[in-house]
Amino acid sequence: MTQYAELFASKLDKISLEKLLALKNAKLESFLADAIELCQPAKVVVFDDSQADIARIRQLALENHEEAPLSTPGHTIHFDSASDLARDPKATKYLLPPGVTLGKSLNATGREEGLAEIRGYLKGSMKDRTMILCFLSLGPTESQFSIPCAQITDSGYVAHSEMLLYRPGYAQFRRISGSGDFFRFLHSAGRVGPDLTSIDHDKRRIYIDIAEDMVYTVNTQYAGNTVGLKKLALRLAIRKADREGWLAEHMFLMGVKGPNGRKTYFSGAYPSACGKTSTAMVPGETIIGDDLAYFKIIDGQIRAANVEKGIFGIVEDVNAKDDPVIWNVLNNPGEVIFSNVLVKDGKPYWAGMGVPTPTEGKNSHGQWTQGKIGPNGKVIPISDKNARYTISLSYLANLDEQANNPKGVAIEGIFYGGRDSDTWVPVQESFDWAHGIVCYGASLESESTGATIGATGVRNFDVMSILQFLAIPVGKYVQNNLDFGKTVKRPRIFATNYFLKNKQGQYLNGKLDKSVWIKWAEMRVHGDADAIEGPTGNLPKYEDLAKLFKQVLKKDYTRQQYVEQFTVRIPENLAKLDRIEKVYREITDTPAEVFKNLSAQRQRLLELQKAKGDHVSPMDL
Ligand code: SPV
Ligand code: MN
Repeated sequence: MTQYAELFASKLDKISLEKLLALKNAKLESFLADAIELCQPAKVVVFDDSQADIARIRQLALENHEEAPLSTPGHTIHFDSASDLARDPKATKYLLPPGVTLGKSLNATGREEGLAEIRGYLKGSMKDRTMILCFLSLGPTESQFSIPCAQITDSGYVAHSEMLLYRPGYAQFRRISGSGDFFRFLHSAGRVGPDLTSIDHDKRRIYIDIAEDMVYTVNTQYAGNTVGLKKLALRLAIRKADREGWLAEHMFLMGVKGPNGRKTYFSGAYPSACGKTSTAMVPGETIIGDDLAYFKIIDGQIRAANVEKGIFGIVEDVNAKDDPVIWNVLNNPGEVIFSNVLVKDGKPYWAGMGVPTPTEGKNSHGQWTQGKIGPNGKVIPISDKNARYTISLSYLANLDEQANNPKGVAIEGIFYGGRDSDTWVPVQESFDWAHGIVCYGASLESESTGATIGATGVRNFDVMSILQFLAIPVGKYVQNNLDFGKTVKRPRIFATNYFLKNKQGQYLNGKLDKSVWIKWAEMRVHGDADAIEGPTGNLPKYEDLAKLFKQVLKKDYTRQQYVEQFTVRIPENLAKLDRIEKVYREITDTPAEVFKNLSAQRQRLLELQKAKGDHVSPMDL
């Protein structure tokens, strides 16, 4: 019997009540009771892992008119409000218990004050609505990676997205038999307008209660703010990993094929718009995940698992030529949620899809015609820049066979990919673990691409592409990476830059050249390729790349191309070191090893500059 018997009986039907009580979890019951009293839903439905319940969630998103069917069977469209199309870092805050600090760069507020504010906004937010309670797992189920999660939401779209993106978790709640060690998420769309999108944008809040492993979200529908298990859970997981000695990362996982049937697993961190998903989906290789990975030491190896089982991917520029695998999924029957694309006659359209698109239809700005001006005075594009598709990985032809291995896969190489037009070479390998963590991962930058910004762009620092999600001080996070796997064989570390340009501002690489860099890294891991020692890392030899270009892309690769791409640009690298050192000097808990590695890199660059000038060809190293 539960102490909340009366309350539950007034809101849950018999089946939902049975599902809840079967879990015998006092903390879960009090989470639900508190949410009911706070949000005052008309009724509560509890979902388990059964196919019937998954189908009911799908149905609920349609009945709530949060999704509408498209003409291809299984496809639906979801619109967010035009003011709610992306994550909102300003409205996302950590709730700090007295005496806890996270460093200046993390957005935080006092716990008591923050709770009072957000609970105020959640008060009565679900009147006349159905409250959904569903259970999911971060990481593969029945594994050392799994973290059980309970999501409460008034959005069928949020629950539906989670069913596609995460493994089911009800059975896991049975197994943990009453334990309180799980993450909790409470979301309400808040007040909605006639088109059923959230309207109180000034009251949009995403508050992370680190003391309670719980996240509150209100007055927003965009999945990055509302799908608890995505970037909200990442923050809780980073703290849990810090406590328990493992790593929670914003990384893809992929398998790269080598000679004689060999396969080598890599992870990769790339700030957004730096080629993360397209690397994980490179033709010919296999994908495990495109966004989130947990790393643990298992059986004496560094092993990683995909936190998710689906993709919430950017749809812009997905076309038949560049992304044949995804294109196929998006153009065939099967479960796909499109968000914030253009819909016309039951079909979805987006910018860069490589086929003729209509000049009118419906998008997140309502009825749209080509040339329509938005509230910011600019022309509204056919689809939002952050328009997305949500699919299950199981649809992908290139899904790796180890994708659901409860022990994850042994990681042998890590990529850190930045975006700069003039500094990093397309690929290089670090001298050792600390050099790679500090000079590549902890030095990641992404150059902004906005048309108004000018030729060189503004470079934004983004440590391991995780800065926005860090829930522990930056220095501590870098130290944890430096310390991780001290006693076991560590992966090799590589840096990539797909965006290098020549003086005339032309890209020096084709879109698919990354396939070659990846193959070279795979060979380095196994000692199958030599390298040239440069001041910023080990560089590929021309002969190895020429062979790989021929093999992988059937392209001739000239010495001239090689020299242009792999010339070490010393002033640009020194300027980057200045920027990065400045960032770390302002962080109060920067590990000494960071400064040590940065200054050794500076020393190497200065010595080479003295001997051979500003720009040094790899042939002269
Ligand atoms: C990202 O922006 O890094 C994403 C999408 O993966 S979101 O869910 O918004 O975080
Ligand atoms: Mn991401």
